[in-house]
Amino acid sequence: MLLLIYMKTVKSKTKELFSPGHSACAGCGLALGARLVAQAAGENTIITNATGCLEVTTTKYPMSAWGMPWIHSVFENAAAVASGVQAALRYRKIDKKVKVIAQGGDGATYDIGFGLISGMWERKEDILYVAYDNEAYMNTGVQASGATPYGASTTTTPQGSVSPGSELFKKDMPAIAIAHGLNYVATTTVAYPYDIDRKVKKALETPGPTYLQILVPCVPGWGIDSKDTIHLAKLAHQTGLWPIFEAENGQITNIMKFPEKRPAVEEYLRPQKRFRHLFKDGKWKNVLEAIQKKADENAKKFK
Ligand SMILES: Cc1ncc(C[n+]2csc(CCOP(=O)(O)OP(=O)(O)O)c2C)c(N)n1
Ligand SMILES: [Mg+2]
Repeated sequence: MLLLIYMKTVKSKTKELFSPGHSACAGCGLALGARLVAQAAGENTIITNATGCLEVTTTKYPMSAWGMPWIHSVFENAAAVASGVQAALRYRKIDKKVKVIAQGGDGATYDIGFGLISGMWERKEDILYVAYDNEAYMNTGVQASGATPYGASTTTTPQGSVSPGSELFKKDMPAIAIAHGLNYVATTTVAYPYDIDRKVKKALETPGPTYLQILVPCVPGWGIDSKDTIHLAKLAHQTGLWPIFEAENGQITNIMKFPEKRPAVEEYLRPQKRFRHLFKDGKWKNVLEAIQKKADENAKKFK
């Protein structure tokens, strides 16, 4: 409902920059997130996009869902291409008028494109990097990435008799971004459209490199119903598993409050097929407990 009201207000005021003519799944968190980011950024923005579901589903040759300049090169170099675009804008002295966004999935961000993102941050390029985190390499069939959560079954970390799925917790990308000395780092989920709008605008107004990480549930990759995308994106935060915050100049300056009584992680995990094995018998009780412990630690840290 909130999303519908948001889309109506935004749509009536501005041109649609991400058209419905794409081939993402019904209920795709990624498509929704990208649409909200595009609307918030506005048409004077150039986007460079890593390889992944977002690129594949929005630019089926000869069509494009993008109502703004949009460039895809190869998987790992969205940040390097964005740096080139930024240099060209500087050369033409229009870099204050035109914004640059580099964006990609979690695989492109946490792993394969990481070196180039790190370089872009080191050079203090005036570019917003948006990571759409669906917690695995979805476009190629749900392989685990550095963002895959503990206990999730993927095709490269399959749950079996000796393994509970992924045995690693997510890489802490926001902390890595903060460690690069970024002036603005923020997290959010697609459950909060106004939060995305505000954070994109704030990031683009902040000079230098900025980072926004959005949790975007994936219907086939998580094994969920299309109708549950928003509900689960909300629960990810409410349970404590996905803290929503802003960090400016290395300091946490704003935290979205957790509900007084946080739901147990089970409420978030149970509807997802990738965690189904955790509820079959008591075998992985220790995994469930470790995930709950992680949520409790986050809630304490980001209270
Ligand atoms: C260098 C390189 N490695 C691997 C691939 C194959 N590949 C294409 S899309 C993709 C998955 C992308 O995952 P992610 O970045 O998380 O985006 P998602 O599809 O999940 O949105 C992979 C592995 C590639 N095209 N180039
Ligand atoms: Mg992904």
